[in-house]
Amino acid sequence: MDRKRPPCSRPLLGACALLSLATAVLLGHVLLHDLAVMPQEPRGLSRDPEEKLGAHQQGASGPGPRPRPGGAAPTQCDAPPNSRFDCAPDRAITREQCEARGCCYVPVGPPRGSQMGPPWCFFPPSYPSYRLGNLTATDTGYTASLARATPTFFPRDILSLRLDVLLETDSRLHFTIRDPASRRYEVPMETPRVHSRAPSTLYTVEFSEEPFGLVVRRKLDGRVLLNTSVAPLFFADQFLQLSTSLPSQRVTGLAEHLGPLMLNTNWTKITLWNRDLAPTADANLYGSHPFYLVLEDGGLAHGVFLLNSNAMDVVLQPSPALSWRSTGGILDMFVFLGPEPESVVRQYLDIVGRPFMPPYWALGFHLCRWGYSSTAVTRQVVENMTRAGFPLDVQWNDLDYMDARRDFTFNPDGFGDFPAMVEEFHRGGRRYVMIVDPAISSSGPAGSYRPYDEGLRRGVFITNETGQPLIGKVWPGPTAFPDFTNPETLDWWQDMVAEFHAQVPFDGMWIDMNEPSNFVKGSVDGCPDNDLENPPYVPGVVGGTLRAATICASSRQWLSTHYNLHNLYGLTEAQASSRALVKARGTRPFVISRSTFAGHGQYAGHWTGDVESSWEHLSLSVPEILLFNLLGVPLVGADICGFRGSTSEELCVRWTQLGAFYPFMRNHNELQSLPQEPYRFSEPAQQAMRRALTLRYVLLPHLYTLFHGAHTRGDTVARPLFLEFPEDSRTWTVDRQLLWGRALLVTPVLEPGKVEVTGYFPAGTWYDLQAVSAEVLGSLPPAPAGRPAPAIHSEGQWVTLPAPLDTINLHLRAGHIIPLQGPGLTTTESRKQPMALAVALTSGGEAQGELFWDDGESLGALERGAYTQVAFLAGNNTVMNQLVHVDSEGAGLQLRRVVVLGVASAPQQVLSDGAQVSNFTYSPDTQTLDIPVSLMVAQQFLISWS
Ligand code: MIG
Repeated sequence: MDRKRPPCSRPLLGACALLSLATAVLLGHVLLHDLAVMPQEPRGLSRDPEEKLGAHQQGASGPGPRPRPGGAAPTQCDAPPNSRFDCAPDRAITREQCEARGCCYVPVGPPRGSQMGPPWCFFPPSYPSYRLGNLTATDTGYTASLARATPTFFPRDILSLRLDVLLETDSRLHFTIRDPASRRYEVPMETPRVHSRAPSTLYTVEFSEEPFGLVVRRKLDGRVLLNTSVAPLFFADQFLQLSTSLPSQRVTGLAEHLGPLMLNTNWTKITLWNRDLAPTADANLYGSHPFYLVLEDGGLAHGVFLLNSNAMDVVLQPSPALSWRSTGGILDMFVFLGPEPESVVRQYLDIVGRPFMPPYWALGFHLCRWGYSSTAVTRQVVENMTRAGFPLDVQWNDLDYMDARRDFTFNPDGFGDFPAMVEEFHRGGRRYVMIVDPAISSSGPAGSYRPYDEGLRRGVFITNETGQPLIGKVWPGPTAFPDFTNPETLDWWQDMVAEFHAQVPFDGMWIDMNEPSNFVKGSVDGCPDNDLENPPYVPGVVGGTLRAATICASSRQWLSTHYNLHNLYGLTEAQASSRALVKARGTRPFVISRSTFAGHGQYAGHWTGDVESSWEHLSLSVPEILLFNLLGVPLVGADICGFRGSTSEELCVRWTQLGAFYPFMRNHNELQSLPQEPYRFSEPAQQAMRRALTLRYVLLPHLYTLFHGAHTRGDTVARPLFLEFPEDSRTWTVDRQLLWGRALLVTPVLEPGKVEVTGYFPAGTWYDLQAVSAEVLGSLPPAPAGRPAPAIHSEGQWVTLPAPLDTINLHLRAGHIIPLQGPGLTTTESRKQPMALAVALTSGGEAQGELFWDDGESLGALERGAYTQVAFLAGNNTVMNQLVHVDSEGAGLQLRRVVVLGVASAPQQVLSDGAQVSNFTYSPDTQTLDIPVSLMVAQQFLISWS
């Protein structure tokens, strides 16, 4: 706490615009009269010219006019258009109606149509908000009351609120705003209850009294990261709004949407209300993640998470500022102080949960299509893949396998020998996954369909106002919707999964339609007319109403109303399915879900839904994959070659090349489109796809190690360049390339007719891995003829590279070592192959890397110590390993080859554990030293050259 600040000349909490409560205050339980209060001109807040605190400070020190319904127009209507906060978020209003709200009406720009722009009706600084009182230091932070004297234009304002500020860790601030008098809905997510015993080194918290505001400032540079006094706080029963300034225009997060990684702050509204909708821009899609990350000037970052599952809009405006507008729940906010972007992701995952560890086979190639109409057809697909020499780990079926499209059944015509087919796949070292929709057919005669009969008996379905199961329509016709917030439903689901698994030994579940999707609006009987169905504020949902393509908002679930729980439907089904799979199979669960919510990655992966077979959707898949990695859902991919419409050969080749670097790699498409399995295309196209697939399989030990890092440390797997190079401003908007971990840079071709690609290479040396991996492994199809494999020595620049149709550019960053293996046509095979190391030396001759290895599927391997972890180190003309942990699985891994990149001159001699290696080769062109060895990965070794 800064004790040198001049004391406030006026009574405490009376008129000082801001109270500066440095976190240090906490420690000594300093009495209120000891708190430093900000001088009249709050220092620092004006330091940042973009900061828009001024208006409201004036409001506090010299109150402007109070709105009087039907009274005079307010003064102080001179806010610059980009700094206006909308006083008519709910509907279009006239000047009279606007002024009756006590707001300013100043038309600017073109008339308001569908496009957002500066609001014409906006809050004056004097617009009433809440006033902070009774600010008290507690063991864990602060508590205060918030009181509003004047109601807003929304029904049922909650005039008295309670603010709790929890100083949780050095890098995490948590605050909640609740109704102290009644228990409102809160998201059923357990978050860690910790509080910091020491003042944060990263941030300070300050309060503005009237209007209430909370200011979070980065200690390092005094930058204001959060300032909620920029617009009035709303806390009505069905409309909660909290606005904040932003310290920069670079905001990412707020999934799920289609678009670039960095959001547009020029008046954008992002709507979160999970919906079955083929991805299009500016629409609420399948999932909701109310979390954003801001990249500050200089490359530091912070993040904010609003733990709220109600339908909401998030509005971005160019001042820059952001407004959360939720239709219910409470305000439960977490602020993550980074300061590096990757720390922000970790800190977010500390709250919502780190990703689950997928089975090894989940990282192989998955193949699906809607329209594999029989086991014969499905078997043929697998056989064709094998015959054409394409790796394939997991074969899938869509709705086709079901009997009358009902879950947990299979069609006797065509799928009569379904169990035998799955067993055959298993014998071939492959796995099997089928689609499961949540909605349960409800129309058969009683006793004809056990999932429904049992579900009814056990009361697992969502009910309507009469207490009967709500009936909608999905694939099987009339359906009921399981309520996965009900513990009984979890047991019922587990029983259904187990019973089906006893017949068909499937390996994972593909959970679709879980927004939940409904072919009729609300239910077959419509929806009642009430406040939940027709809230006073309807976020910008596609279809204009909450019930569009889903079930009635006012339907009842065990925990609360669907109004509150809608966005959690996919998450809760993923939890139920993951649990059921563990029970039924006893090994690591594999669930891929269309609908998601914050924290989803702990239970399942995600595919990006019904993308179209177009170049545009190919390139937009990169930011979506990156985004889900920032959100803790690293097991993510788009349907390779596109889902909707027919692909072209060139598009499918490029998509397969990029898809080889999706953490989750699946080719899938629609019933009506042309088939697009890799073997459908010309020989050159197949050759290119084979190369990409083989490359992926060769890299799987590295990919698996990255997933281990995600699971244990909250790392991203596929990551945007800015996460790794935040200080290089040229990386900030790059979303057409991706990194795997720290070491591998993927530069895909995303446009038709190109044989070159331009990518950004951050400063340093980048080795062309594709060209060398052929030498490394021998088994990789040869690199394009005549192509040299130079290293790129970048000063931080855009580089144009050759990219013929058979090539995806892949570069290994100097300073890193990655393990390679295989390949094989399945991971069952590739896991038995010997390994190699690719060692990319810095100019100082150093590099490091690691391998995580276990049996790839058993539960609790980590906890039981049934894994192997090895570090690799290079320096001073040596490469060695360090055994962190070794078990029997890893003990058998052979190391056959070490390829060192960046060796300046030909060595005279190479030693492996002291023995001469006579058959090493050195290429002066590529500065590559290729060392055949006969070692074990998990036994200590030392390779040296001189
Ligand atoms: O209403 O199961 O996104 O992958 O093939 C369409 C059929 C239902 C939507 C999924 C898609 C799947 C399709 N499903």
